[in-house]
Amino acid sequence: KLPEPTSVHWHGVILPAGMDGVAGLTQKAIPVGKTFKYEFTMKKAGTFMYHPHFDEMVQIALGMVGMIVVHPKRRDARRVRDYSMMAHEWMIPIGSRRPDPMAMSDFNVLTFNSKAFPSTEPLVAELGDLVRIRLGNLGPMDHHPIHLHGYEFEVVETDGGRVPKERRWPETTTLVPVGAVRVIEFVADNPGDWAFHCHMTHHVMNQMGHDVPNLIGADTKGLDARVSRVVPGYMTMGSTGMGEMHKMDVPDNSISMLGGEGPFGLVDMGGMFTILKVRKQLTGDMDPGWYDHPAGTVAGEASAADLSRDGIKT
Ligand SMILES: [Cu+2]
Repeated sequence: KLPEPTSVHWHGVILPAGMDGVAGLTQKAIPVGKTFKYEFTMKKAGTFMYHPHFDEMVQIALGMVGMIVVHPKRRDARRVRDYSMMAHEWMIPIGSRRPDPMAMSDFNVLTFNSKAFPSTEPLVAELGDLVRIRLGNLGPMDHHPIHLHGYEFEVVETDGGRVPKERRWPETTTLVPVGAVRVIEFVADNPGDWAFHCHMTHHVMNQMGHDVPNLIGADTKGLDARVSRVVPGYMTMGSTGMGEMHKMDVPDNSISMLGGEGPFGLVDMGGMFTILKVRKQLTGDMDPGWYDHPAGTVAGEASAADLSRDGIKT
């Protein structure tokens, strides 16, 4: 159905050179309307990816990528929550439906498995489960430092194979470069709702223009009324920060720049953000809802007694 030639490269898979899928180098490009056959043996278990190697710039920008998981014949001895997540970035002009493949740096929709928060699926686990998250990045241009709250984890595997135990180290953030797989593992031993997200601040935002003048700290009183005379409905943004921008109206087929509702108000992030939900007991793989915190374990306003005890004057 594609209106131009393509090919499929099997990223990380060791195979005969003629099956490697690089148009012009190892095969003819697959012409429009034709079907090509790839045949090779998956010789080892692991996490791999696939993408075109013809007009990569356009075809990858439009999302022609995926992950391949080869499981070992021997099953895991314990229960494993095994998740696969592909990071991607898109330039989708506000109100439009088609990503712009010309974008090189100004991506405005950042996704896990093609969903931006709050549409991303939560990851669930029961206490004692081994959690395995296979992170792949075949986005066009950006590497993503993926950060997990509440846990330390180890990178146990890349698309090149297993990392030997003695060469792993504890992490809370792992960089997933373009064209790479990082598989992380940890034991779910800390109950709660834990943020799991890219740590690039613009990658946890949804569609916004980035060429906005910096108004933080500026006195913008009266500006709206004056500009409204020439631009009806004008609204000055950002003089105290950007945390309130989720209230802005957005055109059809666009999403709010920020966030979704959480149990304590707005979660003011979007994009590459999801939630790891660890519970003592789950019913199936369903979203268990919000975490029920034990009494006295949630941050709240300090009392006058707390402040005076610590010598803080307000
Ligand atoms: Cu990122």
